[in-house]
Amino acid sequence: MFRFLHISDVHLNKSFNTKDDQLRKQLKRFVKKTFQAAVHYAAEQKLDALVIAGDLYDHWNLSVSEIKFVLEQFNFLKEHHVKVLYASGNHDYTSFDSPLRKIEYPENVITFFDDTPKMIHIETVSGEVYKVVGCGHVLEVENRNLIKDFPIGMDLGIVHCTVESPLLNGDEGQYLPSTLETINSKGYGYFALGHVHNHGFIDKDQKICYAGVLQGLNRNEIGEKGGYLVQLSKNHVESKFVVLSSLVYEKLVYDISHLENLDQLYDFLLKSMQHSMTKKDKILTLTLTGRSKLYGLLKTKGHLEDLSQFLTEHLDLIQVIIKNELKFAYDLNEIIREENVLNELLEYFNTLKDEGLPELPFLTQNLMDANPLLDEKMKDELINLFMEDIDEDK
Ligand SMILES: [Mn+2]
Repeated sequence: MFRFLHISDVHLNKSFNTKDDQLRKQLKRFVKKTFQAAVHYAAEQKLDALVIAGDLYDHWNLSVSEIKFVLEQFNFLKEHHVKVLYASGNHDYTSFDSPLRKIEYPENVITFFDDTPKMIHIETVSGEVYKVVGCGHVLEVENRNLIKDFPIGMDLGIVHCTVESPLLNGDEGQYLPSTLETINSKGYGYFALGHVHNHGFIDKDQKICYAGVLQGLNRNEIGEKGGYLVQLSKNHVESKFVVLSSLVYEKLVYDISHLENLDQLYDFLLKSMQHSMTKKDKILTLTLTGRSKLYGLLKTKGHLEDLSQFLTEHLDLIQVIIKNELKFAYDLNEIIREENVLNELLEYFNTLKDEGLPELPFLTQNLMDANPLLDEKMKDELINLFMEDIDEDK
């Protein structure tokens, strides 16, 4: 049996866009820590190989310490008799002048850097021989379906490519575009793919798999990430997803329309979030929604930063990003009592109501009663338009 860990899209030297120096260093450390977790997992499980299906690096610029780090990891695997099978992707593409070709890896590392399929034989711990085929990217944008040239009937394929599937977000682009049909026609025991940051199988037989990003790299890559532990034999394949991420991005949405003041808001969020959080290093995107009396207050500079700081400290999080999607809370009776343009408009339409209402696609409570064409959403929009502007001027 051939046992390996399939990972991809590590983006090890990614530079994060944040003004916060300390946070940026922290984020970089988490990426390394997660890669180290994958390496340790492969060693502990006494696997035959760690398979990296491209984008190990985010770009060509590697610092001395980053290269040293990778070599340490690969040497650690060498000591534990674990091979590394590494195919380049679009981020770490290996053109002939690429500095990535100059890194001298230990001999347990087998690279697939060319744009033609390379076949190797892997002898497993159990003494069987498996045929592995892979290729890399030599162009920044590879638009050929290089899998077409892969030989038929091998055991494992490794390639970084774009294949149409429900896993795609739509922003992946067309890098080494291939199809399920092409890959299926090769009849391999397992195809280890990289590039798409979501993970999962794209075929019904569960043999063609995207490992996904090894760890979330931005607040849209939510949830636990990792790789696949694959046990491949000559006529059977079994795999399971292994969580490896050391940092997890999460999103939470709270309707706070029932809250009266900031005190209540802080208590409510702390209590609700304590319940819904697992204990792990996290970056949280918190969205506040609803019609709220706190609408204006939370728009005032400093309040959201303070709330974010409070939650970060109390819940021991790495960062809390708060998105204010609140709407102004209004009291219709008060609006009607005041002298303002909105009120004028309401009155004008009341007159129309008496004289017979034209079928206009807008406006308010009073009109709502009179005209079934006006729905709640239109009324909301109008009042927001007026009230939110008034509020900003304060
Ligand atoms: Mn990629």
